[in-house]
Amino acid sequence: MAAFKLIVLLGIFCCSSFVHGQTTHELYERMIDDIWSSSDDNDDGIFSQFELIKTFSGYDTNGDGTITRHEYVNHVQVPSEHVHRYLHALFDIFDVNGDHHFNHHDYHGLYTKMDKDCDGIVTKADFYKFWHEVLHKTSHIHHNGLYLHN
Ligand SMILES: [Ca+2]
Ligand SMILES: [Ca+2]
Ligand SMILES: [Ca+2]
Repeated sequence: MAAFKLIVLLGIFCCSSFVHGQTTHELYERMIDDIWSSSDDNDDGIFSQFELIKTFSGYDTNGDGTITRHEYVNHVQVPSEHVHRYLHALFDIFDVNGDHHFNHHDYHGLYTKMDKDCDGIVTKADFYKFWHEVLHKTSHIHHNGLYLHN
């Protein structure tokens, strides 16, 4: 009975933040579902290094093999200042060596960051864990998903 009460209390605590009737966790989960479906290109439940490179290549506007901060942030017409700031924060995470260029020097570092259980493969579970951390870390920018929700 005591354990049940504790779960209820934790449940209430976790669900205290809502965006359009969803908990923050549910909202993040849905956002990550979208990212996952566009990232696991061959639908095998693994996000490979090849898929990572492929995902990012779309941002390389001038096709020189490097994605600059400018290319990344300006790839899409951003609807708001919050999204703009969020994209900068994402770029900071992706640009592992911090030289403001995302390229082959960063692929391995980023892949290692995403491989949460350090077994050399980014599974769906690793991917979700990584993105939940990213969204939590940047929550002050997108206000728990409020400004990213459409
Ligand atoms: Ca895959
Ligand atoms: Ca480029
Ligand atoms: Ca792994």
